[in-house]
Amino acid sequence: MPSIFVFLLVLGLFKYALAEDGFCSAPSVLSLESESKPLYWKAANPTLNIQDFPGFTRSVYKRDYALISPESHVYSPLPDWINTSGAYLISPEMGSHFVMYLAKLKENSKSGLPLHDVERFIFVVQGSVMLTIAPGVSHILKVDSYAYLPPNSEHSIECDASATIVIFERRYAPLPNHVPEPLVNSTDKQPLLETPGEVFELRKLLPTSLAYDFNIHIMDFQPGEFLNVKEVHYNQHGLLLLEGQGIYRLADSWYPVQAGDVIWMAPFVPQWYAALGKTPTRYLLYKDVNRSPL
Ligand code: UGY
Ligand code: MN
Repeated sequence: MPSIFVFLLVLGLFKYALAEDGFCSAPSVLSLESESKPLYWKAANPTLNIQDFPGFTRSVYKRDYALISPESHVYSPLPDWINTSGAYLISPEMGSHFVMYLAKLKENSKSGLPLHDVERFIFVVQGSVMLTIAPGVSHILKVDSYAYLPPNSEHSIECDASATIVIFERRYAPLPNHVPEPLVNSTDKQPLLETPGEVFELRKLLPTSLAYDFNIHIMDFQPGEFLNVKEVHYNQHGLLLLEGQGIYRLADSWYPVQAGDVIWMAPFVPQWYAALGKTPTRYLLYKDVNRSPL
């Protein structure tokens, strides 16, 4: 009898050891939940957390627009960068003439350069980075700071802790006698601009002069405010929702959106936004400007 007792005890300890360190060390969600919550608790308290829905995403990819919500962002090491992973969210495969990607810089990370003749815009979403634009000329960019790097300009972005930046790149469309300059600044230093017929607040992060073939708009909406114009235009957009939530109309569909979402809008896709909820919306928007569509 005592030997059976010892055997059962050893078996129990063996199972415990396996569960702690071995191949079954990941606790099953089911067993954890059933331990902590009464039977059918979830049915009576349905989750609103999208991560809990197997296979569900708000992302959509259509002919002339895409909504790419965070649960479907896929990161992989960025070519030529050190200790940095990136998620390309908009690229020419969709029909855009630019790329938009999120880069997550880790400890001791460093950027690679854009391709030849490609200009780059960076905007810090989390953490801080050091941008060097010439020997001995460096800037610390914190959240809400940004920089524009003209095509073929040597520069490096370095981080010693962690940072997330959103990056736009496009092959520069030159115009005779116009040369874009490098630029470092922050959103809060940009003046509010007139928006005739609209209620949202608008800041432009780049100069409006002809040297620049795109601009980045920062648009602020109070809850309940919406675009007056149901826009249809030749320009392309890459959008990152920085704060808040609302409904985005894209072509014939209306999508609930929130901070972290990215939207690709092809030329001429009908677009409209209404800010909802209790907090204001801020979004950042790429828009090609100053060049003839021909
Ligand atoms: O300037 C714009 O085209 C901007 N108002 N579009 C947008 O917010 N979807
Ligand atoms: Mn627009």
